[in-house]
This record gives sequence, C-alpha cells and structure tokens, in this order.
Amino acid sequence: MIGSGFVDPDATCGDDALARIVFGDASGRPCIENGVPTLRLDMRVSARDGFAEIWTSAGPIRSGSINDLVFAHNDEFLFCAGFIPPSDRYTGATRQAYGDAFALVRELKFPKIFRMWNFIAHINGANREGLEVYRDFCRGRAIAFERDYAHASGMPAATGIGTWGDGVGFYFLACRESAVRHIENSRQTPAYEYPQRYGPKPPSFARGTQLRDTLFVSGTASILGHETVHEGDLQKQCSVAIGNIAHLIGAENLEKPGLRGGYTLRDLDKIKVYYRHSADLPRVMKLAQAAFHPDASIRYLNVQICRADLLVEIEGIASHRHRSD
Ligand code: 3EB
Repeated sequence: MIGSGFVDPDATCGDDALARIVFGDASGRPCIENGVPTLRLDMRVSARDGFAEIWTSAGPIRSGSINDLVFAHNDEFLFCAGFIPPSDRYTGATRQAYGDAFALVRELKFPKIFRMWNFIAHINGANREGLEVYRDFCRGRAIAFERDYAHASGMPAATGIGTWGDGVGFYFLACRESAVRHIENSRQTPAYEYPQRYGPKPPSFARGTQLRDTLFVSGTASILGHETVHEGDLQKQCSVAIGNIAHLIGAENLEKPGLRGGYTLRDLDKIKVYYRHSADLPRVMKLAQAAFHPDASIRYLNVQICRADLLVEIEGIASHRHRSD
C-alpha cells in the first residue's frame, strides 16, 4: 500500500520514501536528494511553519529522472514530479510536460494515475494574450489528456492552486491496477464539463479517486453546479466547500458508481486548507477544526486560488482509520 504524512521539513526519509514535497519558502525544479525525488514549493511559510509531505511504500524503490521529470517507484506505485519554467504562455509547455509524464507512465507500466497536484505561480494573472494563467495551463493540460492519455483511464483527482514560486510545479501518483475509480460529485458539474465562460478548455480532473479503501479528495471549493457561490463570504464559502466534501465522500454519492459504505468528514485526514487572504487564517482554522476529526493532520497554506472569487479550497484523504472512535 501507499501512505503519506506531514513531517518536519528537514526530517530524514526512511528507505520506504517514494517522494518528498517541501512546503516552505523556496521553489525550484524537482531533483533527487539522497535517492528521493524532492519538490520544493514556495508557499510563503517560514521555517517554523513549513512542512514536508512524504509518500512511502514498502519494497525496493528505484528512482530516476528523464525529460525534466523525476520519479521513484516500487512494484506497485509510481511517484513523479515535474516543473514548467515561468513563461507568458503555458499551453504548449504544459501540453509537453504532461505529454512527457503520460509517456513515462506508459513506459514504466503504471498506467493508472490516481492523484495529481499543480502549483501555479501568478495563477490569476494574465498571459501574453490576456488569458488568465490558470486557463492557459488548463488548455495545455486538456490537450495532453485528450491526445496522450489512455481515454478509458479517466481523469484523476487533482489540485490546481497558486504558489509564490515561479512557473508550475506538479506531482502525481500512479499505479498498475485497474481497481481505481474516479468519482464525481452530484452537487457539482464535472470540471471537465465546465462551460466555456471559464476558459477555452475545461479543467481536467475528477472530484475524487478511490484506490482500494482510500478516497483521494480533490481540491474542493465553494462551487455548486459550475458557479462560485457566496462571493466575499469566508464562512459561507468554507461551509459549502466542506459540505461538498461531505457529500462527495458520503454513502449516497458513492452509491451511483457502485461503491458501498461511504465516509464522513471524521474519516478525512492529510488535509490541506488553501486560503486566499492571510488575515483569514484564524477564522479558517476555527472553521476547519470544528469540521474535521481532532486527530486529523491539517496544514494551512496562504496562496491564490484558481478563480478570483474563491477564498478557500480544501483537499484531503478519506479512509476508515477513524471509524472505531
Ligand atoms: C474547482 O472546483 C476549483 O485545476 O486541477 C479544484 C481542484 C480546482 C483541481 C485543477 C482546480 C483543480 O474548479 C478549482
């Protein structure tokens, strides 16, 4: 199986480490450090508040790099990270980087991507043509998915969010098995079906991806159907985002794709709460702590969010670990 945790940014990795993502105050291309693929993201968090997300899986691990991608895998799971240099147009480079990533998963025979993250600098800024950077990125990503990714596999759970660094840092996890299910939320339009008013090509991701007993929850915001709701109201946006997660992972929503049981908010862990305005932190913390299990790991990151009217976005991982209490 595969697991993750939030640790001290300079904690040493064990030999079961597949990857390390350092959420701190520096960014750059991913590299291999002591055999472990490492991606540094500038999230404007001080040394004291910074953390590293570590992915682990048992069994002999091999790491390497190709085409500006760094990767590590054992027999079951592949981690891969990449970087798109800063530019005033992202469509082509994103298509290329994602195309390279899809070629790698085919080559190494990990065809099922089950979770992706994208950290996009100046996400609400404009590119050379006046198109929003996020929309420019989405266009390249969508073309890569259309042309270079096995159609039947579907699009995985993802996060697309701001960063204070340069360019686009991205990372993803893939596996070999077919028991991967991408899940939509009946309260939200599938992102890949958003109308054109949100950009020339829609975002390419599923609301969640189930792998065995674990449900990876995509970045989730105050969006109902395809529309942002409660512009300017932090508390209501938090409540809709959290309500969207509760609905996504609940028994009723999972019944449609034929998954039984479901989860509650108390089953959510490894939570990241992204919030737009630094002054909102105390309120965001209070709202998140009230909603999630007291033992859940939660990290708060102050960055821009892909729609200018969104104040908060939340992701996490649901499993039955907390079921007994
Ligand atoms: C949304 O629901 C909010 O572009 O990969 C959430 C998760 C969002 C992933 C992505 C964007 C992405 O549209 C934004």
